[in-house]
Amino acid sequence: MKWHILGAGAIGNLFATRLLQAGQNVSLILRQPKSDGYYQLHCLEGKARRTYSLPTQSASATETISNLLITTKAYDTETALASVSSRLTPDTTILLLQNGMGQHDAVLQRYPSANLWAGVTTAGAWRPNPDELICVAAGETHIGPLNTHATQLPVGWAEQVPAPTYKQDIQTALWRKLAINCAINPLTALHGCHNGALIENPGLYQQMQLICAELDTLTRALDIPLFATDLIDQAANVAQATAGNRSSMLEDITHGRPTEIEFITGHVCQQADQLGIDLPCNKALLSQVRALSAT
Ligand code: KPL
Repeated sequence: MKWHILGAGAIGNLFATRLLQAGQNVSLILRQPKSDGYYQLHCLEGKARRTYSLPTQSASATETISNLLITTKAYDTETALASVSSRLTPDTTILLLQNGMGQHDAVLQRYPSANLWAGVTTAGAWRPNPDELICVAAGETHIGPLNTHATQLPVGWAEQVPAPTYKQDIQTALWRKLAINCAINPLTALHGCHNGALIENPGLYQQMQLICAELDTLTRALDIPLFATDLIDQAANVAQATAGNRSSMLEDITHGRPTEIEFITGHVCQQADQLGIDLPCNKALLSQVRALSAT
């Protein structure tokens, strides 16, 4: 089977290599596909170094898309999908593996007959240059259906190493990742600090506590079971485990790119507004990051 991939950043490239290793054909959809149709990706994971030939094509190619992995930034989802919409079949499988929430509902409304899936991953990878991928954490990936009653992972996913976990209730997994991103990303983006600073600096830790307490209140009202303990404990663990990392939002701000704030803090503030719940700390972060973002 073949997977097309929209979003050729580090995560898109990482899962392209995992799909290839799992025996799938892949093609990365690029704005500027390579003139000879593929590119060499040197992949470093621990001591293992492998080179992959990754096929590329443009959005305007004519090949039908049966399985589509979307790893774009959340705010690019709809435009990216629209660029290939004429190539989808009524029952194309679409898997959204991205940060944030809100884009899933938009895709559900626009492509109701597609087999829609969502996933979250803690895999960590970065690209020092376009033909090199450094995988720093194999991570855990959770995948589940958004609009089907499928009970097995989509084709080519169970065979991956490490294999993702199938989650019938993917919404809870999406909320857990969202809550962690709300706790870490805006603060690191505003203060220009590594994730670890949030637990090392008492003032930042206090702010993270307030953000997390608001999210605990909201998710309780929404009946979403976040974690066994308060969110702050989990957020502090992630900040500790990724202490040397720059969050994706800090990277976006640093490189003058738009941020995913509307799909992270923006989404929780919107949900809270609908319930009449006030989230003053999260709201303040939302306007501060908006003011910084290149949107
Ligand atoms: O997912 C992340 C991100 O940066 O987007 C965290 C978990 C905060 C790690 O940096």
